[in-house]
Amino acid sequence: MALAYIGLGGNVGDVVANMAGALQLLDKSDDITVTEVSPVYRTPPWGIEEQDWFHNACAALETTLQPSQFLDKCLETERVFKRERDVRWGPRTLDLDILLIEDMQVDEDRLTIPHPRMHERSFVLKPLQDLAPDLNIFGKTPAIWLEALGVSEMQLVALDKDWWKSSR
Ligand code: PH2
Ligand code: MG
Repeated sequence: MALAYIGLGGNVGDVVANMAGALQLLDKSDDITVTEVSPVYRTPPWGIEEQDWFHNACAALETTLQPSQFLDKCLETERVFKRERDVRWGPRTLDLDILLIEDMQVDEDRLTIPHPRMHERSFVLKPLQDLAPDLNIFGKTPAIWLEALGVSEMQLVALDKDWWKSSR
């Protein structure tokens, strides 16, 4: 069993419903258990600024899958929610990003772990901090990276703690 962290996000359609559905689907898989899910945040678009705000969250899961199998599972789950691979950093219905798997280092064409840009993004760091404040991200905690980034206008979305468990 390996402990993994993923980031979820999107800005097209009912993203909260997509994220909830994706987490339920992952959790249903025999080789994945969702152990904890962060609150949801509304976050200003990063990368391309002329697009709608995103919803973002992070989740902790346990998996027996190898990293590349886990990636396949995430891509398959994105497809269920009609994710089309399109403009880099552009609008999307659902994005699943593998952030960390234990202290594994993966450097393949399809997959780099730890996620190489996670420490530059408040929309990843804040929900990750909610789940695991002591996490080691390139030698620092989420709080230290967040402080380095300065204030972000992100907004906490008021939802039930188990927001992802019910179908909406
Ligand atoms: N994802 C992107 C590009 N920009 N901005 C925010 N706020 N949240 C995201 O999840 C996001 C983004 C591409 O994956
Ligand atoms: Mg992404």
